[in-house]
Amino acid sequence: MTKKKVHEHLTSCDASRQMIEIAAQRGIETVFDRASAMRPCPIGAAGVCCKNCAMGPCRVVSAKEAGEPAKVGLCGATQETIASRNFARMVAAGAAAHSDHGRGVAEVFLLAARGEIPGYGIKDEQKLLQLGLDFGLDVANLSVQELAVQVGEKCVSQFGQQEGELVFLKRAPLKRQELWRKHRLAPRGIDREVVELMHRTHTGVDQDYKNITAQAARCALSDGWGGSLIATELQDVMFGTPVPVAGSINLGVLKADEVNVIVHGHEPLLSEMVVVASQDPDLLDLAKKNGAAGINVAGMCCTANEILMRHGLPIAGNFLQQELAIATGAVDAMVVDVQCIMQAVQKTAENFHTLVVTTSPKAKMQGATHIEFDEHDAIATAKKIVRAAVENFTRRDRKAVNIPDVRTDMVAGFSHETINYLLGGTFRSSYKPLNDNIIGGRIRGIAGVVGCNNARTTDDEPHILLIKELIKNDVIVLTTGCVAMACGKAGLLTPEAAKHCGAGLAEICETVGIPPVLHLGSCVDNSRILMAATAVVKEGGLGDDINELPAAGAAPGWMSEKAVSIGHYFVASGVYTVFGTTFPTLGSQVYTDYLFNGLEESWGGMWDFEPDPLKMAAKMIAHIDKKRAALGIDKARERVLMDMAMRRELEAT
Ligand code: SF4
Ligand code: MSK
Repeated sequence: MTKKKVHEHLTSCDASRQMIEIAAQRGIETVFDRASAMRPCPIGAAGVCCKNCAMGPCRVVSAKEAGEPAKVGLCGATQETIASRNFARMVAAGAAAHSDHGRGVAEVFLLAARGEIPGYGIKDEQKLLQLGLDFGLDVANLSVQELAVQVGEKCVSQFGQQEGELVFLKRAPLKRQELWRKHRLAPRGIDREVVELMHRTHTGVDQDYKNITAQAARCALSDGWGGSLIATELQDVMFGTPVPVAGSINLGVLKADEVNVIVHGHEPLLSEMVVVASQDPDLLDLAKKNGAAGINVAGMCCTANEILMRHGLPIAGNFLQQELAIATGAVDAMVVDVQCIMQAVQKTAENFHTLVVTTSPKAKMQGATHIEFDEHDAIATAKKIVRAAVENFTRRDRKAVNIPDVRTDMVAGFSHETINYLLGGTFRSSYKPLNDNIIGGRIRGIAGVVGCNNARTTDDEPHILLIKELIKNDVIVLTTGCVAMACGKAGLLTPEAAKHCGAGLAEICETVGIPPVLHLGSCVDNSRILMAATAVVKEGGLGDDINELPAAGAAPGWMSEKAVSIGHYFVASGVYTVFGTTFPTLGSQVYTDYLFNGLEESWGGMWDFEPDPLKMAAKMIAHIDKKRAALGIDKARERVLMDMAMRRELEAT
């Protein structure tokens, strides 16, 4: 068996395969080794282990096969109550993570607007103005700075708001807003919904799985239409709204002759400053003195998406590549902030000279070097970190360096505003051409494919199989997070990927010059997908609410609690959402049925689970076709297909 074959079941990424082999030769353990050594607990994975009080943990496995009555916990909690509480707590944790990110951005934004911190400014005044209008501010009579201060204060207040509704709910289609109000799903304040969900899932509180699921939706919506949206919008105002930018991805972006600094995590507040610091003439001189040809900043996980979209900087890899990047022996510093950072990176780094630098007071790691990010003097912090990396370069063992020669070109940075311009043109920017092409059938529908990598499946593979099948069937794909990076590695983020598309979508991509898979950013930027879906509804012709669109969502390789929050806010926004790999409620038939079949009637959106990516694509396409039929536009697509067939016939003669 060749080495490629040995690792084929672990990953479909060439660079990762090479590094897994090298790590194995050096006796360095990775997530892939740990995944084969430790199986997941089947009871916990199915969501029916409760440890919410000290009478448990209670494992309420189905006893149907043995003919026994279904077990309950010591307190009498049923399978469905326990499964819903566990599910809801995942939503609470995920929403908290995104929203705390949003809060951090809002606080820095406010300090910057007040002129209290150097280094940050306003790059997108247009978006600031829009935010001012959202909050009902007197934009005509405020200076940019005054407006920024008031917008910053309003955004910060959304977290602690106790009554009323989050302001950005008003951006949703009117029908959706009414539905949220009718079902009491409209979030009052971001923190409040997280706290209430944690309270209601405490032992002995909410025992009704439907009621718990509704509060989980209110909490998740406070993420998608609250915390995440605030993060995205304010980052755009401060650092610029992304426009399409060329970049490259994979471990081959690391440079043998330069200082390599990997920025890993989620918040661009520090990484933006690291980028600035890496261009500092003194630090570049020091790098040269130390024998390096330059300073190479590369990203990992969602920080990578942020710096690629705004600076065109390269991406070293996605979630499951973090240890592998260090195993190249070429990383002088891995700078981390929050979320998706494996504790194992420090142990891997101890095999090399690599400095792991933690920067957030919320996220420290034993053995790592802590250089706390001080937003009052962000540039100074960033310079200190880059200096440490440059100094560490001299400790690099050149003989231990193994950088796989694998990198792929990609295009990223499709904010929903950019999609507007690209499809509609600068002077008549609108979603009309997109809507017309959906109505006319060239584009069958829209899919949002997002989320993580999971070591329980072949790394990157389900994402690529799913997305290729979707675009082959004329479904345009919007992507974020680690799926976006997997697409980049597989060459799906270039206009040339049109060759994988069905005739209708290929024609659009070739005419407009866009890839069939649009990279919209990081995890918090799933809010951009909500905005794009809303813009399509508002453009007209495709129904009055998000659930009427020929659209579907998926997270084929999800792993984080944030993904559950994202999935639930998509469902509560009306989207059919399919998860792969595993689903956290399968131990309760009653609860799973409710999520998969019971929600659609009231919310218009629902969950589903399908581990096979091709079957997942088939389910999403079937849902899209169902929506096309309901809109009465299914015939248009049949005509397009007939046209294509006739065209081929003509070409053959
Ligand atoms: Fe068991 Fe009930 Fe305690 Fe959960 S809350 S651990 S089901 S007794
Ligand atoms: S980084 S949450 S592994 S997408 Fe946003 Fe990737 Fe998932 Fe983290």
